Amino acid sequence: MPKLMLALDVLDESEAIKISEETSEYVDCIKIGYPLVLATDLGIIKRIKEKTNKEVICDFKVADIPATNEKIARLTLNYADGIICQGFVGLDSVKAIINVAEEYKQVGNSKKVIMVTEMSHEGAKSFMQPIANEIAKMAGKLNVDGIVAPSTRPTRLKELKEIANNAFVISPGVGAQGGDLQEVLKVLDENDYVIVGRAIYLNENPKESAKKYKELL
Ligand code: 3DU
Repeated sequence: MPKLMLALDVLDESEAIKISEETSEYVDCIKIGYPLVLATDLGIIKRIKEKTNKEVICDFKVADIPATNEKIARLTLNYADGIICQGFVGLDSVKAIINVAEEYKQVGNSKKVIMVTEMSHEGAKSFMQPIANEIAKMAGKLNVDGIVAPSTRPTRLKELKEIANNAFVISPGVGAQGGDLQEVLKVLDENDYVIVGRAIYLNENPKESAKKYKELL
């Protein structure tokens, strides 16, 4: 049974807090990205953690040179339990983030580095899909904690999970993007996460929707 990760892409702090509190009974982890952080500030991560007691992963899809990735990781992991980066930028850029996470681990503070392999939208087929297996191989080589792989393409999800076999998978695409949860459940296991955003936070009753997804999982 995979876990449920809420993608909290709302643009208002009080709404974010309300939804995360309402759904926290059913949600295992909260993912926050540019929409909410840019609409508020980086401290929102801490405030949501305090209200919900959940792990918060920052989805910044960091994709820069090593020196810049390092700065972004340092600022983000000061608050978040994990950070999402892009793999296509190459080994050194991802390693820079892993090094920052290692520093935290050395002082007893576990931080997760999660790397995107292939994205879930249609456009990802053009440039990302052809190189995604290589990116997933790099995930194994670098020993990242997790990878992001698409629920919109269960066959690809399976392939990428198998290639990056030490990493857990977090998978977006179920709900608003139309991914087939039953197919996804054939692939993911108890270490993995199904990411659901709009199908929960845009629902007129986010708590009920989160409950429904948790039960389906
Ligand atoms: O489609 P939803 O509303 O359930 O949200 C999916 C979330 O996952 C959203 O935060 C989006 O930015 C993120 N994401 C993808 O949708 C696809 C990816 O390949 C990686 C992250």
